[in-house]
Amino acid sequence: MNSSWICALWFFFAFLCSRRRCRGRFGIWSLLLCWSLVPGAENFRASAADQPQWGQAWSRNMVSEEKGLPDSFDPTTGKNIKWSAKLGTETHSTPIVAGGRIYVGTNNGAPRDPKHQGDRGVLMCFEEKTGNLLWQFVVPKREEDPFFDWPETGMSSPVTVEGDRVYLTDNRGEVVCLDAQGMANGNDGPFRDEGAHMTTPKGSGSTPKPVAGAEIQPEPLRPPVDGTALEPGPLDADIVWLFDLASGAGVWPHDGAHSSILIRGDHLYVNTATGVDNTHKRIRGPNAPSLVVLDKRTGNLVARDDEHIAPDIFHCTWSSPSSGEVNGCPLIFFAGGNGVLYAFEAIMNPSLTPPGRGTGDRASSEATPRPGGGGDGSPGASGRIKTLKKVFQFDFDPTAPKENIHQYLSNRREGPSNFYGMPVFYGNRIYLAGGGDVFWGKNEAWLKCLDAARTGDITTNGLLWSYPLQKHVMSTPAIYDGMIFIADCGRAFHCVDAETGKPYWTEEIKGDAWASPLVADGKVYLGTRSGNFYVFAASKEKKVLASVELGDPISATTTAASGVLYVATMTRLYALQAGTNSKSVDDSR
Ligand SMILES: [Ca+2]
Ligand SMILES: [Ca+2]
Repeated sequence: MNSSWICALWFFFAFLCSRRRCRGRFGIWSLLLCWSLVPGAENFRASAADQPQWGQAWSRNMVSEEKGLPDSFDPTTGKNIKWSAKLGTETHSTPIVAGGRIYVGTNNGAPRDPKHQGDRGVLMCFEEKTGNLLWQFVVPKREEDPFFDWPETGMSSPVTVEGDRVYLTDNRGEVVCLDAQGMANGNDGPFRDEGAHMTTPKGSGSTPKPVAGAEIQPEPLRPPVDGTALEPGPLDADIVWLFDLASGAGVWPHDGAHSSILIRGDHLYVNTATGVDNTHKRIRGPNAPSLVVLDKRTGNLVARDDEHIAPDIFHCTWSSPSSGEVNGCPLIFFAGGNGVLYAFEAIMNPSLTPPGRGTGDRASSEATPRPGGGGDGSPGASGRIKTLKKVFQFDFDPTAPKENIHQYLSNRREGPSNFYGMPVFYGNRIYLAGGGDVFWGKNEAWLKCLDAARTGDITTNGLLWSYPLQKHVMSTPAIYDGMIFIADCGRAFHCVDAETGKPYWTEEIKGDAWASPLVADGKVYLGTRSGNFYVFAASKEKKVLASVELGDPISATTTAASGVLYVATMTRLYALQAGTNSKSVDDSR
């Protein structure tokens, strides 16, 4: 039963009640009963003002419908600060709000639980109302090579939440499904070995030193020495299932996974964060997928791209997919590490086998999900994996070099393009920012707009306009009221006409923008790597409403939910609400 039918029945019932002069308790009771019978009503109520994924679902537009948000705040006086909570020492993940909880990835630079010591990726789950820590997902580092899981980087991916399931790609490149309730309601499975997963692996030593060119392969997480496994407690996460992208899909991890998982039906679309090796000049996983599809119920690998992207990846695969319907066909948009934007047909739900059915009995022209990943992180048996069907591709930088691309490493004038931000689907168009790699590539970067209704190779006929940015870009654009807001790493903030690509205004900002701008309540919020937090009016006339100096770098995009703004610096999560005043920004939590 879809929502429109439910609404129709609800109104019919309400109409009958009014006709029969149903009053008082019965009238209220009947409405409550009717509401309670609506499937998912609880989730709907809980999620009405949540922000359960990064950007809008699933256009990825960085716009929120929240109102009454503060236009400034002051950590020294506590003005407009509802609460703040201590994080680790590096926080590159955007806060996500769902079901009364806030999730943010960080590192273990300030351990919350004395049993977890040393460098770890950490996902913290806070109570929305108070900022109290409810539980945390603590993951040891990959130790084969520091370039697989860069030291102190923490958990960079933002989570995606649906109901009581929390989906995340962790610092080790493992896609995990966590229970939002944590261990408070028991250990849910099939994954039950949280103790071993959170323990330093057997043979672990000090942080490995980079050995350029060494033949080091990514390995599955080794078990701990017998008898040393930590005991999961009430503050630890509950893993429901786990799929290791390296051993399960042949991905070559680089620097640290960063993906915001897209959910469509029973499927999870995950950019794999596959990249170069520790020399930055070699691809040692040439057959690695860049985009995979997992069954959200089991973690089984369902599909992958077959575009042979990996050999042409200049650095890594950190841009997450978006989705939209074009000419009645649901498409998945994905910006590859080779500087090419792809559109794939979304996988339809009936191709899936029910949970626990295994393989074979529902085989069709669609692939049968293999039991790989097995829920426990093991590679699993081989099976048929569907290939994502391409609808179009668009070379973002067609005049860039296409051969021997890794010779352009550290060349700031010439080289290939890649992406950090996501493609945004809006009005049958795609808005995408990309260019030279911020760490290793050329300076040039652009915001481009293309026609999403075309098919085939649309490099020459799909481009609607191109707008040059100052230098390097990591932001996803925010599109609002005919304007596009975007910031770059050349310390420029831009307001551009969404129709023509002509600038309305630009503003010089302090610090590089690793975050994306968020438009909400007629304002644009942006934090920078110099620790400056800006509030602009979301208008065609330039108006800087506030500039707050936090003195602590910001990588995370600002999040709005239930009338509250969440700003994560490297070390602290601020919950900002107009009219509040929390003078004690408590260092103890
Ligand atoms: Ca549980
Ligand atoms: Ca479990």
